[in-house]
Amino acid sequence: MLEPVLSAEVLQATADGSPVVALESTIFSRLGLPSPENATALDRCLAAIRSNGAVPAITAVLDGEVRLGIEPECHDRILGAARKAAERDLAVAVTQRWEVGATTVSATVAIAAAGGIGVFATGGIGGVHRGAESTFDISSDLDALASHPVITVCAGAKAFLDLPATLEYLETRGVPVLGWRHDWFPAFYVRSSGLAVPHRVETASAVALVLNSRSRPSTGVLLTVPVPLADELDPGIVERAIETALEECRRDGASGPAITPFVLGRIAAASDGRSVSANLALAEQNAAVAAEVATALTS
Ligand code: PSU
Ligand code: MN
Repeated sequence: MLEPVLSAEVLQATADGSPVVALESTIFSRLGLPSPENATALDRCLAAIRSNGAVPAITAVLDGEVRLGIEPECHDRILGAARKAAERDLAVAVTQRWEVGATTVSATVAIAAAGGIGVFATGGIGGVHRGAESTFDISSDLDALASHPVITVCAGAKAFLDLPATLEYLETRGVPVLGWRHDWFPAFYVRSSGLAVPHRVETASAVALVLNSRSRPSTGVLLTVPVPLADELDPGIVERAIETALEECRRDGASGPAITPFVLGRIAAASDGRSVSANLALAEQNAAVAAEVATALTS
């Protein structure tokens, strides 16, 4: 069974029933953001959670252990991680004693649930890739959202995915998708994908109530928060960068887990780095909203 090792602070917080927000580590590793912005992103997310009254719990694999809560002296190991650990990799990472594994959304909801934590903040989730009808590339994030009772706070799915298919898949798997004071499913760098979000919510306590009213013990909730208005990118620039990058992936044979880091790098280049500042702003905002939700869950 998955038995995460809790940091002293997270252990104390869970014992006291204090609010805790889990964070994944892929977004802060070199697979998610360039250096040194990845360190800035981590600092801003940690500060946003603390200033909203919750304790942050970063997940990762370190020295063959699945960790929930990482001490500051180990943050550099997260920032330098170059190997991704999805939920299915966790058992292997422990068995093979991986030195460092950066957890994805799927791994993090599994670890959070195992540690009794009900809220998790990230940037964008994985989902159904464009062309999945022939590649079968559907992120295990979606299965994990349906399999663990955790509220995942995100700015929608990664922009280069097939967003209508991602929403359909979440519907099939019974995951409630909520819009935070917003009517549209966000497209990560852009506030609206043009697809309506199934349900709008106005308060953290309404979000907590949805989790507590679920019909299946295992299902999670997806709370989507649009990128702040001031940081939103031009949808035309994003879409052109995505199309060029996906074409390059096909030509160079990049596939599977390699696609995400590759396309994110190309979007950053095409937007003169504005995609990176948008990513930081949305991740920080998600962390702040997640802390509010964590507080509502524990009160
Ligand atoms: N979205 C981003 N940056 C990322 C990811 C998502 O903007 O780095 C990461 C998350 O950790 C997510 C993972 O869980 O990519 C999904 O990868 P895949 O498509 O290989 O399942
Ligand atoms: Mn995949």
